[in-house]
Amino acid sequence: MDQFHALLTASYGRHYLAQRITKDSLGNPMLGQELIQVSTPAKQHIGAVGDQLLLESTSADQARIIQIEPRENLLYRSDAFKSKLIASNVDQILVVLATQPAFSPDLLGRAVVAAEANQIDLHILLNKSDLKENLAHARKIIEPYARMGYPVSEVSAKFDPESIEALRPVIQGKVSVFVGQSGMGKSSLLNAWVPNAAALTQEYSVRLDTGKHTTTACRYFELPEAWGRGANGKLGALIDSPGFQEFGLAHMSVSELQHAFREFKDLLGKCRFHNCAHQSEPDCAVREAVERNEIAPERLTLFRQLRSDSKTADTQLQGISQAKQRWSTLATKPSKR
Ligand SMILES: Nc1nc2c(ncn2[C@@H]2O[C@H](COP(=O)(O)OP(=O)(O)O)[C@@H](O)[C@H]2O)c(=O)[nH]1
Ligand SMILES: [Mg+2]
Ligand SMILES: [Zn+2]
Repeated sequence: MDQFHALLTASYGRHYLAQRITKDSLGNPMLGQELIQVSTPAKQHIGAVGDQLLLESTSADQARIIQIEPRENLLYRSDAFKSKLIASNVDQILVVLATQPAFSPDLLGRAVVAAEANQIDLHILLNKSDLKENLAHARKIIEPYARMGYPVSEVSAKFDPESIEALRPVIQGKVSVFVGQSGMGKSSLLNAWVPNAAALTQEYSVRLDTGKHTTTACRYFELPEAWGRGANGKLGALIDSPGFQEFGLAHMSVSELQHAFREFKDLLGKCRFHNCAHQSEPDCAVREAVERNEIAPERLTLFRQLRSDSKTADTQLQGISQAKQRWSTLATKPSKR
């Protein structure tokens, strides 16, 4: 049977669409136009948008997964009971916030933790900057992140084309995934950058048979050819993820959490107790830094919350954590950084 390489470009539950990876006349990687329906035998191949697949044709526009190639990274969220894959092989997270409706600071914090843990770049987009009323409030919540060095851009997908244009260099040649609640303007940003996005969204939704549930699907949109390619020969893409309210990180161990808080790094090992939970222990270097205004109190609150949610508390010491066992087929390559 015909085997070929493809990219998983849309997922809706366990339904996937993929596009053939081909080459253009200059040898650059190119995605085939045709959407291939992908079936997954049993549970062994759980895919994420961004996955490189080895497929085998089963009919003209259908195929089954032979193999999911090792991933550079895999973004997912999980609570005590289940995990949901967001996307894989991404270069960057674009956190989309808006002046209104008010966004969840907790979700922003968690997205930042996920980015750090996966060593993925992160850029904060404050959309609807045309709505001035809540602008100051939104800026105030974002400020600690700007202070930690995360880039922040204020944009208006609807009313400020220049603000959209100005971000081209940030997304060009990279695979970026949108993370944000619904109503923040992810689709509006996508449509502002990718002219055929609306049409492709429609096509994905027909082929995935999502019915009205278009917003629970993850979809991959290649950036316009006219933008040119990045240094790596890639066009780059935007991945529209479903708007979510929760970003559970129960799969992260305490040690992973510590390292995912950028501003805690210099303080690790400086608390009196090596296993300090930064709660009420004496001589806690993290708490002292909060008191000196060097760490935002919300960040310590978030750390404590994530620590208590962690389902993999000390299992690192016992070998493989439950979460990793469960996702053992989702092997990731060691990070390049
Ligand atoms: N005022 C204003 N409204 C916007 C802007 N961007 C998006 N919206 C509106 O916000 C709502 C949600 O946008 P949408 O792109 O669907 O958000 P998504 O759920 O994150 O994909 C829609 O009614 C948009 O018209 C903006 O820059 N300014
Ligand atoms: Mg949307
Ligand atoms: Zn401490």
